[in-house]
This record gives sequence, C-alpha cells and structure tokens, in this order.
Amino acid sequence: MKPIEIPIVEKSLLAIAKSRDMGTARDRLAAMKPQCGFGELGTCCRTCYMGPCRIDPFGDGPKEGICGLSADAMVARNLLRETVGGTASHVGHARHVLLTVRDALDGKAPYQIKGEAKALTLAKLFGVATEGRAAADVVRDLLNIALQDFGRQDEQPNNWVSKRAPAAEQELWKRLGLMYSNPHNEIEMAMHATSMGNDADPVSMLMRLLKVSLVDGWTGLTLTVDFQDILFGTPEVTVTEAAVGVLEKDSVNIAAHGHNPVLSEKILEWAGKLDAEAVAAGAERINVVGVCCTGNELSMRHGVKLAAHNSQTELILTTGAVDAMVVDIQCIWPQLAQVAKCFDTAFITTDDMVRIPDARHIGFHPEHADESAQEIIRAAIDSFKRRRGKPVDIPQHKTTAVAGLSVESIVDILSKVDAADPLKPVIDNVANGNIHGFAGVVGCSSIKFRDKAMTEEMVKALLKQNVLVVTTGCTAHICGQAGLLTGAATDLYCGDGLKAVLTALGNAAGLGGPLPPVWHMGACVDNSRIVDLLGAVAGRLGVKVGQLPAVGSAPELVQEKAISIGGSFLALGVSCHIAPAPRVLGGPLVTKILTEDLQGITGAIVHVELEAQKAADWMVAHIAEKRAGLGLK
Ligand code: BF8
Repeated sequence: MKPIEIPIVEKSLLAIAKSRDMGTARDRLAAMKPQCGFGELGTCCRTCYMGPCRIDPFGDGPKEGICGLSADAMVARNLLRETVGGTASHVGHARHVLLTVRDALDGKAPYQIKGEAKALTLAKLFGVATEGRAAADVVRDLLNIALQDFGRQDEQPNNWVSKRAPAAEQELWKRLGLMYSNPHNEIEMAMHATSMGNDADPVSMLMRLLKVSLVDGWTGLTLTVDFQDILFGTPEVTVTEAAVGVLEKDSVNIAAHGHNPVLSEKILEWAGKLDAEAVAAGAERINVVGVCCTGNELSMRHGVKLAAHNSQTELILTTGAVDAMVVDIQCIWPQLAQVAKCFDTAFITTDDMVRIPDARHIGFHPEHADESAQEIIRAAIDSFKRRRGKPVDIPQHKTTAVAGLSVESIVDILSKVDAADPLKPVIDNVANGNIHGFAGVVGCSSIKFRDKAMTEEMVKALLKQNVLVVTTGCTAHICGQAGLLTGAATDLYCGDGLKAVLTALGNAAGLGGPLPPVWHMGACVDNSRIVDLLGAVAGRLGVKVGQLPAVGSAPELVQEKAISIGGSFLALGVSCHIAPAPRVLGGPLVTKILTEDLQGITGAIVHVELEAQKAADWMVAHIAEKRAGLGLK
C-alpha cells in the first residue's frame, strides 16, 4: 500500500508556522500526551463534589462511583451531555435565525426575504394559504408555527418534526416514546436527568439521547436551514475554489468564520459596497473568504471561496495575509486571538456569548447589522493599511470546487435528464448496481487524523467502489482541497459504474462533463439536506430511509455537534461510521447497545474504525447488506 502523505496544504502551512517559530495545535497535542485514559473511555464523572470519580474497567480499582453510579451509567450520562451540548448549539442557531426573520418582517432588521420559493414549498406542507397573499404574510405564518414550538407546554408533537419528518419514521419514534414537543424542554430535561442523583439507567439515558438527537435533527438542523433558505435563498449549483491560496496578497482579506450566515451575509454585502474604500487604501479589492461552516454557507449561496477548515484556522493566520478574521458562533479556537496578535490581523468576535480574551469585540445584532458590518470591514481595511508592503507568505495551493448542491438544485439537474421523474436515473442506476449506494461523509477536521489524510483517503476508497458521496461541514473543505468536488475527480477516482453514471448525467444535464463524485451540500446544519435527499429517494421507492443502501460517516470527530447529528441519523435508521471512538468504551453495555443492539431498535448501528480503507470497506459491506434487504444484488 502506498504511504499516505500529510496533505500538501497542511504541509505548507505548518512549514510557515515553523519558520516563524510559532507553535500550533499539533505541538499542544503532543504536550498533552498521554491523554487521560479515563476521559477517553468515558469513565470519569465530575457531576458532584464527592468526586471526581473514575473507573478503570480493566484494573482492580473502584467499579462504581462514590454514589454507586455504574460505569455504563457514567458513560451514558457523559455522552448524553455531549449530545445536549451539540443540540443546544444548533437549536440556539435556529432560534437566532427565526428571530432575525421576525425582526426583518417587522422592519426592525435590514434583511430582505430572498427565498420566496422555499416559503411557498413549506407553506404547502404546513397548510398555510398562499393564494393572493404577500410573501411576507406567508413567511410570518410559517414563523409563528415555528415559534409556537419554542413556547408550547401542551406536550403536543412538535410542529416541525411532525410535518417535515417521514411518516414511517415518525410512527417508530412514537412507539419508542421519542417524539418531542418543545425543544427547550428536552434540553432542560436531559440536563436535569443527568445531574447528580437522577437517571442512573444507561438504557434510559441512551433512549433520551436519541430523543435529544431528534431535537437536533429537526429543530436544530432542518428548521435552521428552512428559515435560512427563506431569508437568504436556496443554494444553486456554483463553482468556487478551495484552500489557502484563495487569499490575495494585495487585497483586503476578510475571513468569515463560524456558522451563522446572519453575520456573514452582511459582511459579504458590505464588502461589495465598501470596495472603493479598500481601493483608496491601496488594495486591489476586498476579498471575503470562507472558513468552516459559515464559509460553506457563503460558498453554497454565493460561490465565495473556501479558505480553511477548522484545524487550519490558526494556520491561515500565520500567512500574515488575513486582515480580519470575523467570527460568530461555534468551533472558534481561543488560540486564534493569540496568533492574530503576532500579525496585523484584526480578530473580531461578534456574538455576545462568544467572548475571547485579546479579541476585539464588535457586538453584532441583527437590528444594527449594517452599522456593525461596516465597522468590521473598516477594521479590516485599517489592518490592511498597517500590513501593506510587509511580506506575506501565502502557499499557492487552491483547487476548483463545485458547491451549491441543495436538494432543489440536485433535482433541477436531474430533471434535465428526466423531467417527469427526476430521481429515476439515480434510482435505476442504484438498482442495476452502477451506483452501489450513498455515503454521507460529514463533520470535522481533526489534527489527530489530518496527517494521514483520513477523510480524503476514505472518500477515494468509497468512490472506487462506486459509492456516491455527499458531504457537508469541514469535510466539504477537506474534499474541496483534495480536488474531489470536481468532474475531473470522477474520472480520476470513481469505479467504472459510478463514472459512467456521473458522466452520462453530467452530459445529459448539459454540463459538458461528469458531475462531481462528491456533492457539497453545505454546512453542518445542512445535514438536513442530506436527510431530505434520502427522504425523497425513500419516498419515491416506498421504503423507509433506514432501508436505503446508505450509510453515514464522521471520520474525524471533533465536536459535540457531530455526536448529536450522528444520533439523529441513528434515530432515522442510518448506520454511522465514526473515528475516533465516542467516549463510551469504558461502559460495556453502552458499547454493545450502540454497536449491536440498536439495530433491533432503530435499525442502525455505530461502527468505529480508525483506518481509512477499512472504514470504507465496512461502509461498502454495510451498503451491500442494505441492497440485499431490498432484493438488489
Ligand atoms: O459545524 S464540521 S469543526 S466548523 S462542528 Fe465545527 Fe466540525 Fe467544522 Fe461547522 Ni461542524
């Protein structure tokens, strides 16, 4: 087997950091070793002050906590709390977007409703009248339906999950007691249940984990994306570029980092309006580039270039070419403020919940979005003036990347092949085996796996075995930087069957070449688009989502949000590969439930595998089992 090399972008950026004598996360990881074995196994409990307690499942030490909590209950409690952390992040994002839409409708925030088509589609689903009504009135009705879920105490099923989730799965969730009502209540109850002296039953906590994950899936992800599409429009296919080489030496480079497009859309809008000020300061232009998930949002809707995924955020600052890094919420490393200080980089926090020592804080509230966006851009122009003429070091790596693959834009492409039944060409090719199945490869970039190119190698191994890959989050950046989001990658990496299909579809759709083999569907909240796509295919076939030849993977787990997203896929019956192992291995019962018994509950399991080829092989084999279940070879 050929040795795997550290990806070239990281290699170049690490060389720059080294030449500047700057430590990076890799050094901090090395200093942290050996990492705590109890923490890794999940058998460390800090819930009360008799502790901390720790259980060594392999030795002669204590077998339960001071209160008598078992190792399985300990790991289940810890995992449930991680799930709550992830879900709270996404639900908070959803609520912020809803309130921005409300303020826009009330004329209090300077945003226009750009996604009328999405509003009309949802209105039909929710039974909102549209005939002869202004779009704003339709959106307000939808908004009120969404907001009702946040205030309700009647235990009636949540509006969004009831209307948006597939019916067959809802039946299962009802039987299992997983249907939820008010998302905030579920977060509260899970925190309550996992505080000292409450739930001590690992099975009960795992079931609650699935319920909280459903809150994440349908309120945290789907609701957020629905209203982001209403506010900013549904993405259409676009071509962009990825990797650090998208920074421009002679431009004012503004890196938008975080998750919430309510900020980054305004930054992009005002960058266009204030370009002349940048030119007057001696710059060629203002170059807004995308980092992490808000970068994905901008690339999906505007083709903004993708500069860096999460584990590269501190590294791109070492180029000295980023004039401002402006951040909103989630996945922001405190270290960024320290690196920025070494350069003429303005590191700007904007959310009052995300305060970082040594950052400049420009509070961003939708009502004053225009003023704040201008202040941020002028801060970047000032930084540019200070750094002008100083040497910068921008590695010249960048690749072409196709983005903007929403379900709507995918259906649009496919309808050029079969207008009456757009999904038919894909389904036919799954049936005849040209497409073996689908993999959603999503989530983060981890320095624990970057140096062996875990994600790219796994994706290439999947493509070779004719698995069509959809992606979101930092994984989309990784795939972009590896050149996997282009039609050329179809020729380079796909097995014969998949290559033939993507080439035929691309040509029939008038693209003059193959479709990319990896479809960039957006940010992590856009995992809901993957669920919608699976739901559409399952609906067309008349089967449950969990019966499809499909599998999920988070090959470089970093964030709690990946745990809650994974839980929502498991609840849907979609099995997931993950690396590294979630912190449950100290609980044998919990480990067995997640890797085996869950199959009999939701139809899905978790599979841990740290090697790229072996992970791909498991996914291919799992898809083959699903194919057999549908009577396909
Ligand atoms: O929500 S992929 S490191 S940026 S958590 Fe964070 Fe992970 Fe990146 Fe986006 Ni998702």
